Amino acid sequence: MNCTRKCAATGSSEVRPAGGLSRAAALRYKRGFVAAARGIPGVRRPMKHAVRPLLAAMSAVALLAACGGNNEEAAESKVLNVYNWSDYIDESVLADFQKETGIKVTYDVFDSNEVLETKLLAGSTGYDIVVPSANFLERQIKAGIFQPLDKSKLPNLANMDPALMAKVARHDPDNAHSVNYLWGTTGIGFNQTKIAERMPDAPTDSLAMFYDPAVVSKFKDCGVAVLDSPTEILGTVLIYLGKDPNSESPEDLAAAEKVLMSVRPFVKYVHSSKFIDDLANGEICLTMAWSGDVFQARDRAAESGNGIKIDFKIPREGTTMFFDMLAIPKDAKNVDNAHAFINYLMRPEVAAKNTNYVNYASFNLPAQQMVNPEILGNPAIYPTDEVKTRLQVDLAESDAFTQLLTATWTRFKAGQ
Ligand code: N2P
Repeated sequence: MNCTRKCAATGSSEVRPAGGLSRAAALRYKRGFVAAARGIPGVRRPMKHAVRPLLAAMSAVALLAACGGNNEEAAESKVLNVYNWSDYIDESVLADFQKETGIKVTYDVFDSNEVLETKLLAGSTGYDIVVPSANFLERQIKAGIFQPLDKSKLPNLANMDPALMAKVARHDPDNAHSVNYLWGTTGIGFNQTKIAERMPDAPTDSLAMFYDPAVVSKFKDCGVAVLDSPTEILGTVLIYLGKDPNSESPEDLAAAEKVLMSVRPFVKYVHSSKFIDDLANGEICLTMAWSGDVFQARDRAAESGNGIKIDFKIPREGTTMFFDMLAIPKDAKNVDNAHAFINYLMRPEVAAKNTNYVNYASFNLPAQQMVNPEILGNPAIYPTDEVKTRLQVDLAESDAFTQLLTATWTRFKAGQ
C-alpha cells in the first residue's frame, strides 16, 4: 500500500514525494528565511480542549479510510489535510463539512508564520490548505510555493467584500492564489481588575502599557506576556516610536531593540497561544496579542464563572493588522477537496459561525447579518472608519531585513 502521511501516524512507513518548489527558488528563498527561523523555535499547538476529542475521532476515521479500507482509491479521494492557526475555527464547521461532503478533514494547528514557512520551504508538507498571513504569503507566492486557485470552483467569492479583496491583492495580485479566511489586529489584552488595582489610571489604550518601563514594571508581579511574532511586535514598537512600522532601516531597528530590551525584565514569557488560557484563568494580567484570541480569553473566563474580566484595546497610537489567507500548496494532493472546503468556508452561515466562535472578522458581507450583534458592533473586531485610520498593514520583509530582525528577536527572547 502506498501510504500517505496519515498512514505514517499509525506506524506504517511514510512516503513524501518531492516538493513543488524548484530547487533554485527554494535555495534563493531559504537564504533569507533560515536565518529568520533560527532562534525562533515554533510550537505545534494543541487545539482548545473541546476541539481535540472530536478532531481525534475524525482523524481516526480518516486513517481507517485512507489506510485500511478495501476501496482505497475512493477513500483517498475523500480526504483533506488542513494546517491552520490554533484557536481559529468552530469545530462544528469541520464536522458539518465532513457530513455534507464525505470529505474527511485532518486538521493540524500552528501559532507562528515562521513555523508554517519553514515547513512550506521544506516542501512535501502533505497539506492541501495552509493559512499564512498575507505578508508571508506574498513572499511565498514569489518563491513558487502555491498554485493558482481555480475560481470557477469558488462561486462564493461573490460574498467577499471587494474593497478588502483589493487590499489583499497588494500581496497576491488579482487574488490569484489566496482567499482571506479571517483578519484581526495586534493590541492590548488585560485583566481589568488586576491592572486597575496596580495602576488606577493605567493607559490601557496605549502602547505605553508595554513599551514604557515605568508603566509595564507595575504589572510584572501579575504576569506580562508578548506574542512570539517578531514582525508584528516590531511594527508596534516602531509605531510607539512614531516611525513607519514597515521601516527596514537598521537605525530604526536598533531604536526598537532598545525599547524591547528595556521592558524585557518585566515580561514573563514570549509565546503566541499560551496566553489565552493564562489570561482567562488569571496566570497573566497583560498581553500584547491578537484581538480575537484575547476575546476568546474573555469568553473562557466568563464561561468558567471565575469572575475574571478581560478587555482588549486597539492602541490609540495605532497598530498592525493581519490578513490570514487560505492557499493551496503546489504539491497538494487533494486539490478539488481543497477548493470545496475553501468555498464552504465562504458560505455566509459558515463564515458567521466561525466569526461568532473565534471573534475575528471575515471579508464575508452577507455573513454579517448572522454575526452576533455584540461582535459586529465591537470596533476592535469590526473596526469603524475612525479605528481603521489607526491600522497599518504589515508588508513583506526583504531577506536581509529578516536576518537583522531575527537577530534582534533572539536577543529579546533571551533577554540579553
Ligand atoms: C488565531 C490567531 C491568528 C492570528 N489564534 C494570527 N495571524
